[in-house]
Formats: sequence, C-alpha cells, structure tokens
Amino acid sequence: MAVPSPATKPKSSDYKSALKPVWCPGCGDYHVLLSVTKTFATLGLAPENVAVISGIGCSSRIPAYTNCYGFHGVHGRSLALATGLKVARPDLTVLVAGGDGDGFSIGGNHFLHACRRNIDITYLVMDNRVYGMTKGQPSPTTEPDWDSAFTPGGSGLSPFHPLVIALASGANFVARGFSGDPNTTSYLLAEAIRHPGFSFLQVLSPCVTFRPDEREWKDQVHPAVVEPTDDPARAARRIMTDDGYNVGILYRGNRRPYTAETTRQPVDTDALEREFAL
Ligand SMILES: Cc1ncc(C[n+]2csc(CCOP(=O)(O)OP(=O)(O)O)c2C)c(N)n1
Ligand code: SF4
Repeated sequence: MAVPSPATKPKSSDYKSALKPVWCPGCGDYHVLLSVTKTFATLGLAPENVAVISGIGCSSRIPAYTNCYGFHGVHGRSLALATGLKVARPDLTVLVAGGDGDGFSIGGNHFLHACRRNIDITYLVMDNRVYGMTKGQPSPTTEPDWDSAFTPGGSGLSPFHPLVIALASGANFVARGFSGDPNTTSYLLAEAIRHPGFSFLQVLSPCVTFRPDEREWKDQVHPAVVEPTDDPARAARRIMTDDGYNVGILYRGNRRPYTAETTRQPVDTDALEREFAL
C-alpha cells in the first residue's frame, strides 16, 4: 500500500485501501469514495492524521476502502464516536461518513447535537433516500409518494430537510453535492474540512438497485445560483424553497467551534477500581 511521503505530491490512489468495494455496479458511493481520496490528496493530509468514522449501511463501508485510520461503528452512532475521538485527539482530521438512514433515523438525535456542539469535524452523508443495505425501506428523506413493496402507494410522510435541520441546530458549514460530479464534491469536501466547526455535506448518491429512478439525478442537479450566505435564516429559506438539486456551498457560518479542555491528567486506575468496587 503506497503511503505518500512529504517529498512526493500525494495522489488520490495513495488514500485508497487494497480492499475492493462490494457496492453494486453503478452505485453512487464509488464516486463519493473517489471524491474523498481526491480531497485527502488535495489537502496533502498524512494518512496517520486522518480518521474516517462511520455507522452501518452500504455507504458506511467507506472507512474500509480508505487508507487512513478508520472505525466502522454501530448503526446511527458514528457522530457520537467521532465526537469522542475529536475531543480526545483534536490534532486529527475527522471525517464522518454514512447514509441517510444511519444519520437521520436511528442517528437523528446525534445529528442534532453534533450540529449544536459545533466540534471541528466534517459529516458527509451519502443521501440515496432509501435504506440500501437492508433492501429498500424508505428513509427520512424519501419522497412521500415513492411506491415500493414496503410502502405501496408511498409512505405519505413528509421528508426531513437535513440541510435546514443542520442550520437550525447550529452547523457551521452546509453544502450539497452530487456523487456523479466528483470534482465538485471533492472541492466541497475540501472546503468543509477547512472550515472550522461542524461542517455538513449532503451528497446525493443514487442507489441504482433500489431506486433506479435516481439515475435521473444527473439531469436534475445544477449549480446553486447564489453565493453562500453567513445568515442561517436566509440559507434555510433558500434551501426550503430550492428544488433539492442545488449543488454548492449554501452556508458558511462563523460560530466559534467547541474545543474541550484536554488537560491530560494521570488517572489513578487503582483508586477508580476501589471507588466502583461492589
Ligand atoms: C441497531 C441497528 N438497527 C438496525 C440495523 C439494520 N440496518 C443496517 S443498515 C440500515 C440502514 C441503512 O441505510 P442507510 O444508512 O441510508 O445506508 P445505505 O445502505 O443506503 O447506504 C439498517 C436499518 C442495524 N444494523 N443496527
Ligand atoms: S444497495 Fe444501493 S446503496 Fe447499497 S451498494 Fe447497492 S446501489 Fe449502493
């Protein structure tokens, strides 16, 4: 496995692990993986200074495919894991990656509080509006009229607006990308990582197996026509009224990130054991 040395310019392939992805042919997540490795190369990050953290889902397999530290955790708990890691190791670049089910259903509460805490981590959600790994149940971002074996005639439920919820909860950077445009996604991800505090990047990433209709996204996405704002209310209004396919940076905030006081005091483990002994 090639590890970039300071003497040579890192390449995207340096950050790709030897494992071959098991995603379905045509899955959008392949291009997201490419965007991630491209971004690490652009930023010249040393693999030992990066950690990719995930939960469970097809998209959450991404730590196994990157050549840096990784943690494939528990469904819906990636942000909790990443928060602990970043507080303990503020020197690391922490990228959290996963799906809309992982992040907005079971992990929804962690999502709100990660935005609110505004720790300096980046959260990339591969949003395919479905649970891919468990074979096609609707997720919080699924359209109410999406007809499927699980939801004949559609679920009838209002979709969740992840970007607006992120803004309302205090995220410091909000952007939307499309997996089929890895150059733009890589640019957005680099900006998200560079921006201090909690950065949220929603990447529309088709699940070609359970949502073949999402192949049409390539004709629907378009660049956002306005510059990013630093006013969360304005950004939220814009996102609530856009068509859901605006790609670009939609909000750059200036909230001060949370940093824990990480004074490392020696722990007396014998005293701890005595305190908790039954
Ligand atoms: C605690 C727990 N509940 C449920 C599951 C089953 N499960 C695995 S992945 C998943 C949803 C995956 O959907 P998403 O996060 O959108 O990722 P995708 O597979 O679409 O990339 C579910 C419900 C689990 N693994 N653990
Ligand atoms: S089931 Fe969907 S999300 Fe999972 S690998 Fe296949 S295309 Fe991708």
